[in-house]
Amino acid sequence: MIGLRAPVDSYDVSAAIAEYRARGFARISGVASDETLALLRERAQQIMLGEVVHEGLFFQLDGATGEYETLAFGRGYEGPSLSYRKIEKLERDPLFRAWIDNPLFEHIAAQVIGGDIVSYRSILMNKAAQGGTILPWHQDGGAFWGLDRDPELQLWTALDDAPIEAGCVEFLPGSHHHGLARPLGGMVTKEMAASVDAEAGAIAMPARAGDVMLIHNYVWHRSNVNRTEFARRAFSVCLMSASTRCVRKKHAPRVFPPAFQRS
Ligand SMILES: O=C(O)CCC(=O)C(=O)O
Repeated sequence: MIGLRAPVDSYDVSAAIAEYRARGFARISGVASDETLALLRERAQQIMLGEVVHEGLFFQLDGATGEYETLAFGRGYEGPSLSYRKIEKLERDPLFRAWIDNPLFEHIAAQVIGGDIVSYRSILMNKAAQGGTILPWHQDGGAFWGLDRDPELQLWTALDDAPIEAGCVEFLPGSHHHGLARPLGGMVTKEMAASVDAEAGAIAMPARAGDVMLIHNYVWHRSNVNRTEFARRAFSVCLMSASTRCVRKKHAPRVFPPAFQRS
């Protein structure tokens, strides 16, 4: 069964939220149960290998060299491979859906966002053994996201151990306090990173399988390739108020899947 390793009230959520507000990120250790981790890892593999198929998932393979610039966009599923770096719309999978809806996430979302909650995106961030792609400094928001306001909460779950050598996530603490580096959002340019000496301020956050990280969408974060013999898979869900509107003009406005609806 998908669930927490310990009762929801055994986690110090207030301390994690205070740290997330101050630094832009915070770790809660030991959140996903071993069974949950086994089920989600297996499901991630089944989806990558085409053994479990859901309509409308987004897939992106690693590039040829591990450099972000070599990634191809818009190709979708390209056949069985464990080198998909990103798979989106995982709320369509019942196991990932059940993890999104866990009571700890519900409690955190109630404290940070409040009211009815939806998810903007639910993604697997995968770095294959001895593979993966460098993800440069970026923020998750801005005009590119096509919303009337930017979300502020992402809950990132380590499905495998993510030590420094496997490309754990790195952060520039406090950078979320300065808003968007570019109105478009997304990548922070090399010049901007150099101007604040982001390299000197970077903090690596190694994680154990089952740890959860609260990530502010505006905090600068990045991750390296995986130099270990083991996959580094993580599942990240971005939550926001159900009153958030899609302002894209080219297509019909997106409707966002609700979270935590108990039926
Ligand atoms: O897992 C990673 O390497 C990066 C995660 C990330 O950028 C995100 O969750 O927004």
